[in-house]
Amino acid sequence: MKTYFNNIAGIPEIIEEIKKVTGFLWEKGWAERNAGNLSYNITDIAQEYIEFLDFETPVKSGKPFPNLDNNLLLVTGTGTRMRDVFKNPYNNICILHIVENGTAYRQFQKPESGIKILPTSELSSHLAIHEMLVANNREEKVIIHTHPNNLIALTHIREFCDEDRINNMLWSIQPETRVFIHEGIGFVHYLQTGSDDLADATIGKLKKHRVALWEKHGCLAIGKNPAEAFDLIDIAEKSADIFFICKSAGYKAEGISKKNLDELQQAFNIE
Ligand code: 2HA
Ligand code: ZN
Repeated sequence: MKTYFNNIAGIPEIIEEIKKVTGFLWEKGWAERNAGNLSYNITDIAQEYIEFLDFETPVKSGKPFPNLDNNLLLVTGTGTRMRDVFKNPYNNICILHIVENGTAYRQFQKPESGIKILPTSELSSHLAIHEMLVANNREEKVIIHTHPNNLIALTHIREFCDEDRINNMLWSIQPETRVFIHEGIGFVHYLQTGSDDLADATIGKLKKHRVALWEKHGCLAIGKNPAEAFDLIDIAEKSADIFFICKSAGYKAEGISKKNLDELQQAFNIE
């Protein structure tokens, strides 16, 4: 029995979630040209349908990702614009089935669209992060990479290229950041975009953090769903925004006092 991907129970809702969040990324101004990418591990909801879907011949993935064997991932296409993913998610997203013990992937054929899209240029880092998430039984299924202006601007200031300093500043700007990003963001010093070094450094940070900030480049966050990953970046970006608003007005943000932050920590049971 042939199955159409969109008919799989739960898929239309997932596509809708992706649509909403990619629209936000564009509206926020964090997604110039083809900036950013998104992936979603949909194995839990779609695995039983894999045998009914038509896939192309497998392509080797470079490195092995054994924990991803037989997983199904949605990834944005290379060169695709977030505003286009928002407008037409189905034509801008690749559906990948990881096969051959995690050493290859095969792409779902979408004959009805007639468009061939290749996966994001950051595919190897997305696969490596999903591999780490599955290996550690983590709940996060979604990875979002985007270019939030104020957070990137902070990484052009030497003083803030330091994990403790940038977190203490971001936490001090608004209670939400302290409460919802209680573990802080992971700071990754400048590394070449798309490189294995950047992927490895990011994975190192994601063991303890859900947001990684890449110096002079952008942000990457993980979440149980697209909204959760988006919210984390949005909260951190808001702190950075307020910091710069004070600065532009000629003031230095006073920040919430250490005493008030300690009280917040106790009230919300933050470790
Ligand atoms: O996907 O943002 O870092 C385009 C990028 C690469
Ligand atoms: Zn980027």
